[in-house]
Amino acid sequence: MTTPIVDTAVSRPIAPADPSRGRFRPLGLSEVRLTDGFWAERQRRNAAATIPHIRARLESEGWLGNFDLAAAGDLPEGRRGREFSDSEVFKYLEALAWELGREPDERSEENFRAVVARVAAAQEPDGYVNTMFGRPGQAPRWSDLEWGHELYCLGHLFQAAVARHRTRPDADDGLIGVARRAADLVCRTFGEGGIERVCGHAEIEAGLAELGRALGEPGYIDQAALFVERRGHGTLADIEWGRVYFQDDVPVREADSLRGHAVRANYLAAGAVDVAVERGDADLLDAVRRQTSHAIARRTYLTGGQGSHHQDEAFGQDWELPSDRAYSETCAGVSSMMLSWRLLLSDGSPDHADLIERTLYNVVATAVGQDGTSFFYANTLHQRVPGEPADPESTSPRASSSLRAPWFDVSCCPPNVARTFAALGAYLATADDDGIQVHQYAGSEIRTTLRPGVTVGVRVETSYPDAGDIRLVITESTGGPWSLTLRVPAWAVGATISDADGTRTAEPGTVSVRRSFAVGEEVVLTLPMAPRVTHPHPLIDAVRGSIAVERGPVVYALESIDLGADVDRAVIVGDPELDVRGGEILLRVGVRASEEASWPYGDAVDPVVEETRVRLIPYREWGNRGPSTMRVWIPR
Ligand code: FUB
Ligand code: ZN
Repeated sequence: MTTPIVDTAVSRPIAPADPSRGRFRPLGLSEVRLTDGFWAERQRRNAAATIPHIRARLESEGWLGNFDLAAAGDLPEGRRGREFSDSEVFKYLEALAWELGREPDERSEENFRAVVARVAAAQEPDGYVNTMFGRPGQAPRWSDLEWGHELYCLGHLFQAAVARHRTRPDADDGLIGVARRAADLVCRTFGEGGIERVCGHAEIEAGLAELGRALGEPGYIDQAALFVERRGHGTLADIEWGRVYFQDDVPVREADSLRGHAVRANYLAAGAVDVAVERGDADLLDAVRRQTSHAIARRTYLTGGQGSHHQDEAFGQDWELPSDRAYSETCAGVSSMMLSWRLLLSDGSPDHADLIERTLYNVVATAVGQDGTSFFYANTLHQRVPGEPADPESTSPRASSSLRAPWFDVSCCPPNVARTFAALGAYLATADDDGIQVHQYAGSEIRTTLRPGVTVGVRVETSYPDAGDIRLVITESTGGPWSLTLRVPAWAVGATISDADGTRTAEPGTVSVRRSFAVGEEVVLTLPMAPRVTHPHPLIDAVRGSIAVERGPVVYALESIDLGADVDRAVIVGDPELDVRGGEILLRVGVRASEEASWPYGDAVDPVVEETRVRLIPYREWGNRGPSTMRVWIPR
């Protein structure tokens, strides 16, 4: 059974973020349903394979069992997993809650309740819930804010509770109560006059703010604001990578760029947007916008990936974007989407949706294998050495192989992707009093009430990104004129829009049609989908003189399996030439002879090359055909 598309005249959106003000309001899972095509297929795979796989691994790794040990009073003996393993259980609950909201299912519902019961049994009478700290034989509560992740884990608990509250407000499973008691404890412990410090990993900020919105508890938003304001004042100890690692080097209002650990930076910025929006704090919002724009302009990979340091999983300096050391953690992609979405809701700029699209197709979709049960943790743009297939039963170090792995010692990424896919419908479209705005194109149905008496519905028919036609069929339109606004991506120069008035050019940005639509009326947006050659900014040293190929929002890659040689031998001779044959993109490349040299520097060498036309594949598909080398940027 599928959740019906309901009348939302009075209800709040069933969505991960529901700000009380902003340029647009999100349309949630009861208003937008993915029906077919690329993302619907990914969502089905997520439900059928990824979420059950995560559940099985949480059990076999003992990360769920930690809660049972806690409830039985048996900890710390036998506790398994890293200090933040509780958070993966909470992200799993969040994923399952969204999934149950999208597609109710009795067995999954039982599963959900069973896991909640195990978590609830581990909660202490005063609300504390964490399996790593606080019991005899464990470090005291809140004694290791730099690395302990207690507040980070609670942030994920709160997001799971919000997902459940919004999808099943009548559920009596107890999760909301667990979250409420834990949030009250956080406010008592870290409020004014309490421990005036922050968590080494931001996340509590966005979690508390959303729980406050969902439950109507302004105190939780106030506490989130305290955490945001406290950061940057050096309340955490200095560490080998400096306080910048956890953004405790400069106050949020004063920083110039997202920096330090990429996931931490994005979660913090997302929480800061939530706080700024709820309090009408334009200065804070501007500060986050400034930092985000800077990081996008100078510290983000072509794929939308962020983080170019392996050792501290951090942003590099401006222009420091080496392909072969791209960390581009999957969670950094997810958290960047969360930030972009909040900014989009606040200011309506289509640029945020452009980045979300780029990141979705090229980081989040890349992270999950075709089986739905193997994952990339890091998303390199250049693989020099073919990897080793992971044993399906194994647990891999986080970024060790070029092949996707079923699980990691640090397995933050798989459940992060799962919760994103399960809630994906809530990232497609928004509304205001005047109409709806479609930001991402996917086979879907949208229906909402704009204002009393004005209910509108649209069916989106498309095979995008394979093809560039997006047909929007009006399925409901009562109460007079309204606007249908469509995003035209920045790359889509030459896009057109067609409706009853004819065809006209649609400039990058947004295009709107406003009228009293008739049911059955169609609007067609046509995006140009010819492949294009992309050049890097000249200051990105690592790829200077190289080119990449994109088609629509999709970044392409050269894989050794198609070249029949190691990709490091590929070079573009003369001007890049692309052909499209039978839907495949072919690039003319030269393949260098393998040149032996005892010293690799000296006079310029004219490479001996043999020219060939080679198929490029969507970057997200690489690594699906066994061990290979791969590169996105190809030198000229
Ligand atoms: O520290 C928790 C998570 O583990 C981070 O978000 C990831 O980057 C990984 O280090
Ligand atoms: Zn991760």
